[in-house]
Amino acid sequence: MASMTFARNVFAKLILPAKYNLRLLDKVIGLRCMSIGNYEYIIAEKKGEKKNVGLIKLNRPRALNALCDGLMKDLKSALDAFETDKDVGCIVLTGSEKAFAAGADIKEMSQKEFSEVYGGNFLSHWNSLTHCKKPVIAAVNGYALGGGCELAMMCDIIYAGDKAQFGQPEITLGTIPGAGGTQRLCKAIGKSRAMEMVLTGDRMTAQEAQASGLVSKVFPVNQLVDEAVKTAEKISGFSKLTIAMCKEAVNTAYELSLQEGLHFEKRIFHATFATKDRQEGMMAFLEKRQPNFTDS
Ligand code: CO8
Repeated sequence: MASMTFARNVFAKLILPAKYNLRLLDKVIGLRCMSIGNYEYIIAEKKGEKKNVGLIKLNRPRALNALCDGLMKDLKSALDAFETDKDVGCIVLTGSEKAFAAGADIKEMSQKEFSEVYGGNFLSHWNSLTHCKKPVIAAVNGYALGGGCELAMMCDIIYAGDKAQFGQPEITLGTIPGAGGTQRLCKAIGKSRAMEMVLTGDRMTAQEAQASGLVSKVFPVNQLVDEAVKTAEKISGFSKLTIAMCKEAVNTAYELSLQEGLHFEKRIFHATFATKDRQEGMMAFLEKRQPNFTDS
């Protein structure tokens, strides 16, 4: 699949002039038959034994997956498709072995002026990932810089390949992080380390990222995506209703005071007693059998 995609991209870059031709080419070689949707900058597939994991691979290799407008639109569209797919319980977001994403597209941004970015609320739609009710695991190999690091931090779990590098180099470009790099990073690794990264543009290795709590697990580069899919399969095996409640409750820890958060958690906990899956889960335990969740 990867070699086929590579061949398709090389052929398209060298010979084909337009996007619709690229799509025609995909039809001819049948690539789209294996993937979900028709995208230019990403590949979206269903993975896992039960095809209950949505895998999105950022696929703009010549620009190290720099996050251009088209890529972000493709990403949103694939997320929406997986969000409404009843079989999918969890999503994995990854890039290539060299780059998860090297940041927002600097070429696209370079000529913009204040009135345009402020007036048009530039890149405000970038946080669509944070509205996804299903858990998203970032599987980060290679560079996760600027908007790439911010995109990973919008996910719910971050796994890293052992050569991954995280950084917020915006200061070297005369700008600052604009999609969570000053906020989520602070919460993830503490003020001193976040401040140091944002003010120096220095990068953090996968091992440092794990030690600081940004990343939960580190794997060899070539095992990373499989490991992320395995975790996603495990999550997808639970009730999708309970998964969504769980994610919502954990995320409120970022938004509310402890007292408000505990109250919210208790209410969601109570709400699980209105579901068939809570009853099924507890009965299955008592009857010493596997639960059969129906997402209801
Ligand atoms: N944007 C556009 N193109 C890029 C980017 C990028 N961020 N990063 C790499 N590329 C392109 C290069 O221009 C090059 O293209 P070409 O071959 O046409 O010249 C190609 O990718 C390969 O890059 P390099 O030759 O530089 O590869 P190296 O292996 O030598 O270096 C690096 C890899 C270290 C990753 C290097 O490319 C680099 O430093 N990239 C820029 C990293 C960066 O500064 N990222 C931050 C961007 S700003 C940002 O993300 C702000 C987000 C704000 C969000 C706001 C939301 C509201």
